[in-house]
Amino acid sequence: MADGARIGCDRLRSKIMSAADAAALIESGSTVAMSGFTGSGYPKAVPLALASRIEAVHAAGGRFRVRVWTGASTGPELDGALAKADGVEFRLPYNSDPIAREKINRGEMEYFDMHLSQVAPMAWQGFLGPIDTAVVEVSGIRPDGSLIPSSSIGNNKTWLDQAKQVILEVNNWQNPALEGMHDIYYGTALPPNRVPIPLVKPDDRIGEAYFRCDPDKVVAVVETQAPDRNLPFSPPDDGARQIAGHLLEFFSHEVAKGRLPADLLPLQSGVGNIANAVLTGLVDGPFDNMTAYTEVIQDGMLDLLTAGKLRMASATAFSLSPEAAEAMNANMGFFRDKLILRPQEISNHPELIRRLGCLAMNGLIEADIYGNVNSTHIMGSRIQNGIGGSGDFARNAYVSIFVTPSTAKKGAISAIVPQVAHVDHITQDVQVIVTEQGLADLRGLSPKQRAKVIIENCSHPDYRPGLEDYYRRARRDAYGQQSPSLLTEALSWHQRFIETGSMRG
Ligand code: 0RQ
Repeated sequence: MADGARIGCDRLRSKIMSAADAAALIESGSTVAMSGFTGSGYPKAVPLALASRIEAVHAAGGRFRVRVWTGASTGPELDGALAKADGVEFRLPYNSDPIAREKINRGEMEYFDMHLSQVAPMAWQGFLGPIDTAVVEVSGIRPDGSLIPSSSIGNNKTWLDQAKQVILEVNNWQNPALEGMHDIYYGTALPPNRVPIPLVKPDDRIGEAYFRCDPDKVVAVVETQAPDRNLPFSPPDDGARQIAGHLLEFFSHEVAKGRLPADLLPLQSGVGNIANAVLTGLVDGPFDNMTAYTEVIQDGMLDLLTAGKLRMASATAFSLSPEAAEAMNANMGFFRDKLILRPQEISNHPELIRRLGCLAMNGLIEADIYGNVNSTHIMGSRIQNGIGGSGDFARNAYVSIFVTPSTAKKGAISAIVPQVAHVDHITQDVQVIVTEQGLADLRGLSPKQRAKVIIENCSHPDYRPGLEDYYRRARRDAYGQQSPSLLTEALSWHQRFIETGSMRG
């Protein structure tokens, strides 16, 4: 119902207007910082109206483009619509929209792909430039003008604090029971005034349930009734189940050795189908009373909570399939006190990830025989999504794990290659690699020891002989023998794919 019922503040109720009128307040060339993290909590009406306005300007021969900042990826009404209108000059910090991806890969849109924990601190440092307009979805406005957050927090606190003007979308579709689930920490500062963040357990609450917002800066309030849009996950296939199985065996082994407690350590699970399948696998595993300190709450997390395996989960956003979102909304009484949403600079904070000892599990595009990981670029130059939070977690985790099928594109590409064509995670940040073929525990191994284990345990049998042959020759002919590499040949697998459509040749 768009009847102002969720707008408890009279001053702000007087600013209700249409999305088109609100979009008219945004200027070409300006920086627009929007809410949104995965397909949750992004504004759904103003970006669409802005895209229409941009299309009209372009149709009349003019030029209108904005700089767009968000928490992470968003939905088609934001990234898709603005990219389609050719309205985005510069984008940060993450994108997974297919239309925007094409524009970026054609060189028509500038994209600054960032560690997600660093976005808010960098915005405060100032070199990214000022924020002209914040467009933030909330689930309600309280009588004192403070804001009830919606299904993601992302960088909203920073956007609301820093923007010259604020446009609020009050989404009546969001469940009112979200109120109280959020924990907005107001204690961050720039050096030399930084202090320790007082969070020592995943379930600690260290902040406030609402966003502070200066009502004088709010120039428009737009009411919406629009669902979050997250794509459904594919059901786990045999490969994903095998990956989950290897990982469960590894965790059990670590518990038996006394290197992990019986309830494990706070889990972090990255985006994607494989990461979600691993969570599903934990439902049938032997571990109880687990916690999650992660970035997004996926379907698998809800399954673990429902099964009583997971005690609680802390994140910055939901990333639920439509079915899982419905199930959560229907059972909010059960889930409410088990979930905490925080700003992404806190959910992904290196200090906290290191202190809590997270078990980080992230997907990859490719890994090389020495354990360098490429999470972002196909064949070294085409962006898939972005580094997202994987770097925040991988570098600071208690155990940094990467999961992937051993091949991509129906077997035409090996995910294990002589040398990655782009590096996101250096070998020091990669401790375990798991494919459906097996698990490589790389902790404490030298580069040559790593190469042996990765080739033997993780590569697909179709590509293993080729990798063994390359490595044998590198051991014989390389310029040095610390990380033996044949430079001109190392990337020939990628070149072969570009030329023939397959790494097999
Ligand atoms: O593309 O759908 O066009 O076929 O990449 O691959 O196998 O479905 O795997 O969904 O787990 O995603 C690294 C992309 C893996 C993800 C990545 C192609 C493949 C397919 C997806 P198609 P899968 P997943 C913190 C964590 C970076 C951000 C991150 C990701 C598509 O995990 O974006 O970790 N990570 N954030 O065909 C060519 C290869 C390929 C390949 C996969 N070697 N060559 N294409 N693909 N491997 C959380 C957040 O930041 C929110």
